[in-house]
Amino acid sequence: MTGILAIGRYTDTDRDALAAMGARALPDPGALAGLDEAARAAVRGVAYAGHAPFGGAEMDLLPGLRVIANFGVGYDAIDVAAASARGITVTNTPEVLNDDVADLAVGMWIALLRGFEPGIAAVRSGRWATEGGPPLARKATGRTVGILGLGRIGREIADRLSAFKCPVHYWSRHPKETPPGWTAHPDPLALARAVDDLFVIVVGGPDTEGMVSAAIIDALGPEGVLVNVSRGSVVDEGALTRALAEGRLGGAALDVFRGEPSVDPELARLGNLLPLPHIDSATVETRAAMGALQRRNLAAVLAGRSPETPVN
Ligand code: 8YV
Repeated sequence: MTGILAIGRYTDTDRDALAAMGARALPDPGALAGLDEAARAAVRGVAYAGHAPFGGAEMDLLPGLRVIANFGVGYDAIDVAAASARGITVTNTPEVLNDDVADLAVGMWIALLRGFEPGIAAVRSGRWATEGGPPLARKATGRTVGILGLGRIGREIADRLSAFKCPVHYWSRHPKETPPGWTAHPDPLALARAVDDLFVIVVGGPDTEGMVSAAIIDALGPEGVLVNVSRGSVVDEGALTRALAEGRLGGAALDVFRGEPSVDPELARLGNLLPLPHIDSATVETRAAMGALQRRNLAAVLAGRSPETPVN
């Protein structure tokens, strides 16, 4: 009987590496109830990759569980308080994905402002030859940008935008050391009022639920752009859809959605939306580093050592 469950979707490489540790694969936490009692009692570690809730009820199905090693920096799917109350260590995979997420955020912002999508469509459809190129786009360099959440990834985004000569403004839960000239704001709405474009990179979960409100979206206005690479739950998606449809917000570049992988069709079809399917860390290099860190954390706790990147 295995002491490790690999729950969620993994690449072949990660699945094989977890299997070599003796892990049994399960598609999602819902499948736990299908295991017999002896199999559940034998489980000591869970390698978790997914966004479905993993809470106290799931933990109680695994009475011998000692560690949940999350594949990803964001662990909002896991009820950490419930884990702590049961003596279960939770780990995540910070740092190794910072560059990829920041690259994607800035890449989406440029792609939206410069009209990559209509430009590509004009070439592929042949309309470039028959109708000419798409309408003029907007210049990215020098726009005033706001970072909502100046943590590790937020800082990487801000550093990249500085190289694009963008004045950087930010809001953060904790005071931050920043280069001279960056402007801190007391709250997210004050930040939105001060900038052209807002990059959302706060953690997910109850504390940030709906933080990007209708008022914040309206503050960005018809020339503004919202970029979200954190969690769909942070944005009032209904307000966003209405603002985009009515032209009250210039555009949105979203890698994350509330009901992902399902996306509200009303939102998905809008021409001023640049949507991607949560690929912020989805490169061969970064996913390999995330998988390796996840397995090191798992193995450390199961061997009675401290994990590299604990959450609780
Ligand atoms: C993950 C993410 O790679 O790390 C996170 O928090 O959102 C992604 O980059 C993805 O969720 C893997 O499941």
